Amino acid sequence: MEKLSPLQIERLKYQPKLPSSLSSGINCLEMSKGSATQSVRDQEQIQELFENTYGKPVVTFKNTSSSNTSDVRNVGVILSGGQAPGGHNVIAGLYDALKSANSANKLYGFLGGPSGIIEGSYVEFTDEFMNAYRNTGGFDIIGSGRTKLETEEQFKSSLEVCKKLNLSAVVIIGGDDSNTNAALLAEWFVKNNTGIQVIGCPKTIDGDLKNEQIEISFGFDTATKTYAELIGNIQRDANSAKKYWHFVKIMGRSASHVALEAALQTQPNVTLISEEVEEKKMSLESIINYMTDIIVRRSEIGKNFGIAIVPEGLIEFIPEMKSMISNLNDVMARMEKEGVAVSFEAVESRLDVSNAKVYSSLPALIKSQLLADRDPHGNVQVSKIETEKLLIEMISARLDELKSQGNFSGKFNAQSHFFGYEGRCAFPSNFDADYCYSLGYNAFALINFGLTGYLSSVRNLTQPADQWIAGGIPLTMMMNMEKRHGEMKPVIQKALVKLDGPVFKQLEQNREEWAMNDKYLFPGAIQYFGPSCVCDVTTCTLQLERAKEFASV
Ligand code: FBP
Repeated sequence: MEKLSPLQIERLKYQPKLPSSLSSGINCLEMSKGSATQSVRDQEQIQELFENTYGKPVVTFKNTSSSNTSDVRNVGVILSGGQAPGGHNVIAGLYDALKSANSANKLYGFLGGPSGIIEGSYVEFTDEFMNAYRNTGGFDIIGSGRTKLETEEQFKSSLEVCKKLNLSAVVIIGGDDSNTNAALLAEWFVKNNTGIQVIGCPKTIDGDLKNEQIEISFGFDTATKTYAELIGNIQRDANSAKKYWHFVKIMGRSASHVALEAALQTQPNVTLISEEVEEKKMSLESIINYMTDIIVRRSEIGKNFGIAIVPEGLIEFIPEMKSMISNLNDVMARMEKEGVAVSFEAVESRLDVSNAKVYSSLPALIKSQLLADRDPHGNVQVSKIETEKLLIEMISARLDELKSQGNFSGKFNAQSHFFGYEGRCAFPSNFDADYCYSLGYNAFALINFGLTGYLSSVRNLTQPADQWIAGGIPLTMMMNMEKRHGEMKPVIQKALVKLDGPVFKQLEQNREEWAMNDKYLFPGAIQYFGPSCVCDVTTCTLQLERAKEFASV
């Protein structure tokens, strides 16, 4: 038998909690429907593109005493995009709901992400297979991938595979891009009278797939707690040795929710928030000046150390960089079509004059990282751009200048870190274990009621799990038109950090104090067993956002 760690053994025994509406069983549910919905923007275009699935109502479940029987249903599940803690529990919830509805039901897992459904690569879940993965991190149960599902050929091959397995539904567990795929597939299946339903589940550590109905995507809770543990440890080290400035880049491709949450949990000296940089139109130079000022002021009181948090997506929010990257994306898409080899010179000669100037001013390392392959959705792979090193290099140069003018006499020794992959496959926290299991269980409830083009929604998350509200939100409700690969496409709108929201305000009100007077917090490792006030608390983000919502009711 495979050797397991003591924690693995104990976590396999954990029984995740369900909202009380779902806990009486999948066949004892009643569904209520709200009124028709609209997309967040570009309503006419989205309605035209999703004529069969647009405008559906938000739905909610409650339990009833009458028990229904359900038809035999086979379901396929896909893990899509970057790993997020809790994915295995979504599948466990889906599996348990499906089997409890009718033991003849079957669950198939498509291997390696969306490509699995196109290529017909799958595995059938059994009790033994499923049980080995309960409450564990990672997506290794069936693997994940970033293939975009969007072409007629891909839809046709997917249909053939679904017919072969006699599937009545497909569940796509993914972020904004993957759920855009889910919406496109749902529409295509209805348009072609296939009778196959598609349901999404909100996954991403980035925390940017959220709105009124989706309070948070799963994985954010565990990943941010993991990063906060590491930052806390580094703060202790910095405060002990008092000789290094630590620059920590934190994952989150676009929005800065992860960096902001990690900062609230640890209270570092400097935290950059990309959305603020964009709103205040801060140039790279002004960011350098802002950080240098804090470093100089701290050194004047004898503190040649500190911690700075840098969000992964920062570079795309600095106005001159944003314009250059957008131009660069178009140029690279054109060069790919024309079969032209990518090089600094070839790119620079095709960029607009001002963008070429910005590009050529960057260190060679960053220039080449900006030319790395785009992901299948056309995004720059910001995790590969070492912004933290760029900042260190530029701040060092600025401090040398100040030194030569007699305006800085301190020391600046910097260490760079990137925390990203470390947090994506951690054992899910109790919150994520329960939330994910509920999302999966609820996804099957949506299937059982015949819905398609919906995202599994579990709300009221700062309350105990039995008070959570289960239901579904139409995917088209979250969509708008955006430019991808040089063309306008329907996509789910990303939720960025709101600068007038309570979470950012918390940072804004405290950051000067945290910059100079070290108020470090040390969250320590995620705890799975012990007092509820340690093990079951969720993130500052969710608590602050929900508290505001309660206050406005
Ligand atoms: P998803 O949006 O698919 O959940 O992925 C998010 C993320 O973890 C980002 O934070 C990061 O930029 C990216 O994935 C890294 O992707 P990859 O795993 O392909 O390197």
